[in-house]
Amino acid sequence: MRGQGTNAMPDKHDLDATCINTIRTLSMDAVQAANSGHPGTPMALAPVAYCLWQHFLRFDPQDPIWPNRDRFVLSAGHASMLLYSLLHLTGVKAVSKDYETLGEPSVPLEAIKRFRQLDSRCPGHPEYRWTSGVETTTGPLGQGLANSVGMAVAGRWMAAYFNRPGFEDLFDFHVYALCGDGCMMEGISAEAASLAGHLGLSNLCWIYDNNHITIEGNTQLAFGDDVATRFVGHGWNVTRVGDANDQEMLARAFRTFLKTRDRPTLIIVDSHIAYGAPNKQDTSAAHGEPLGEPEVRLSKRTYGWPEDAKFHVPDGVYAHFRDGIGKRGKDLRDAWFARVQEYRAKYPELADQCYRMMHRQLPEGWDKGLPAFPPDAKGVATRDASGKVLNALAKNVPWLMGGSADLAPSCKTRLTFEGAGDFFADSPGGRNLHFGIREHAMAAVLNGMALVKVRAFGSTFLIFSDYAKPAIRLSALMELPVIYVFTHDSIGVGEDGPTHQPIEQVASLRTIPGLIVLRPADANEVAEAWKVVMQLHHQPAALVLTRQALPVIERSKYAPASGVARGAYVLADAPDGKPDVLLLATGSEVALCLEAYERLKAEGVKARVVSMPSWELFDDQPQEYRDRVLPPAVTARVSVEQASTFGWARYVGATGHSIGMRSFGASAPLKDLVKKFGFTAEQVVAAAREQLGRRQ
Ligand SMILES: Cc1ncc(C[n+]2csc(CCOP(=O)(O)OP(=O)(O)O)c2C)c(N)n1
Ligand SMILES: [Mg+2]
Repeated sequence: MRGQGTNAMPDKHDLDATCINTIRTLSMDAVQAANSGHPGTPMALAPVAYCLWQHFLRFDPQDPIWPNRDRFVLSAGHASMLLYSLLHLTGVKAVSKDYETLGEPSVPLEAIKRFRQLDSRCPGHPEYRWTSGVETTTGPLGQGLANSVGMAVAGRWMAAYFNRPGFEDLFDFHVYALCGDGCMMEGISAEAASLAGHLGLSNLCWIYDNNHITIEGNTQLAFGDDVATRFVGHGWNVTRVGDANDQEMLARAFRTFLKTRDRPTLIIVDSHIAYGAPNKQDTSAAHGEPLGEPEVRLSKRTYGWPEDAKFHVPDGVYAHFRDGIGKRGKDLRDAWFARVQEYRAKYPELADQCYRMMHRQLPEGWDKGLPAFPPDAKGVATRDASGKVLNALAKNVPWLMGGSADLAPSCKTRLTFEGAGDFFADSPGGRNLHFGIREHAMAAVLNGMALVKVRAFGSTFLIFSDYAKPAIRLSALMELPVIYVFTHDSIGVGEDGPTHQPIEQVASLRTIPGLIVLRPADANEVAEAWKVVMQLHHQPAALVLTRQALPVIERSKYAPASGVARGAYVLADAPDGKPDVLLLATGSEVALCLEAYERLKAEGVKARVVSMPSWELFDDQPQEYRDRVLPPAVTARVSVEQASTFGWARYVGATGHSIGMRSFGASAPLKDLVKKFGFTAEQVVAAAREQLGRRQ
């Protein structure tokens, strides 16, 4: 490796410099061709990424999903061309959805030429599951950093669980994340850094591109943090590289990281955005728009590049990457798989678990011993039932782990069985995580854990799902089976008042494409809901649970709870199966509808109660089933849900009636709130009668 000072002209004959300049020019050319994108940061960080990938990253481009690979997270997702250039130049292979390595490249040069175009493997920001080698979807600044903490947590846990004497290196991967000023300013990075420091995640390295530039201009506009001091305060090891072009200093910083055994490492790198562009270097103009043809040419001149060449990869560049990261990665990967053969012979059960986990499969008997709840009028809170079911499942599924943002005692998500343990810096085999009061980082950490294939759950009050929403959205976008347990799900929380009473949260979760929202009606629906959730491979789920007790429905009288799997089912019906009015409800309001149903029945009215725990699952059912549950001819319909009525019209129709919340709640005992806001059997009966009257 050769040092290359900021002002020194790169040596054309130096292969390191040529590789670095190839990354730069591919990035510039792609942005120019797309006429949109972010050229400046890839140009500045090419040497940083080059040093890391070529000399340190334990990553095999031929097998980019090798489980013990180091992870590289580009938290500054706008610099996506940096990553695409690396994926292209190192020859990363595409992987199928079934985890099979395909022969073709993940990012062919054609894809780079079609950067940001429809169906290109090079979308505007890196997208997990779309481009092999992209470890996580980034773009919303700060998310990638928090994901990297989750990956490091998962790595620690896997080492504690799977590694054995003589196999200490089965899982020992490192996680690197590259971020900019934006990531540093976002609150989520502070949450994540604080947690990572507390957990002593020495397998985690963040690289901060300290270029003093964001979109509006110099960071002096809005950012005066002493970042180094801040991270020292978080318990990190902090080191500096004064020149992003200095390969020696970069390598030294990475070696310092590898030697540090008790803390995560932050490497602060001073860089010049659009390095080498004579008129745009160090300006915010280079952040998010093409340099323009003349400036591209001038920059190429600075690099000693042929000015007319576009998407030029000089001779020897591919081979140089192949001889560097390619060879190192392949050797490490092959050695690892050879070790796994030995491991499998000695620890067949653990090896089988590891395989299943990596393929998002469940172990045999994953659902044995799940509790069944006897009918009980006084009832059980669905959060309590969930705690019991979760514990039974976690006993059967060793890699099901998670925790809460300081609300485990309320959300009932603590794993209490023998050996469950706590995940601490000095006990990384524990399965109870303590996220602290950091909902946003919690959700993003869960994403990171899920990316490493741990089955991760997190919990808080439903009202605070808003604090985690950006990361929940990314669980869905990345198709990760993260499990969210949200309790205290309505005005049912009572005395805590409107700040703690969710209104619009259920509706807003339902708008996230791919997220399965489940609001079970009683303890047995909870068990069924968890069964559904555990079998999801590519969808996150949100369980929406009550604080207050709900009657355990008499299933010999009404339909079995197994209907939950279909999203909605007929719980109680007209004697002849031909109802005149439909009562639709979720969660705590189902029992209310049963009460109304019994009253209507006594009065000779033919009603049907449909328990509707999950709109998403129901909408996925065949039309025939949906029509059977909600017969189109029956237009007298009432929905009841202690939440915003937003969206219910699609089930009750334009003429139906929705009983729900149209304002914030109030601080009072629940018995007073249900009266004030109209959640009584009388109101449901009255609405049903009104609907029937309208029909006649
Ligand atoms: C959460 C979030 N807010 C805003 C943006 C829009 N955005 C993209 S890049 C950027 C500036 C980032 O500055 P910095 O991280 O310093 O990147 P640099 O320009 O130095 O590459 C902003 C505001 C975003 N992507 N994510
Ligand atoms: Mg910046």
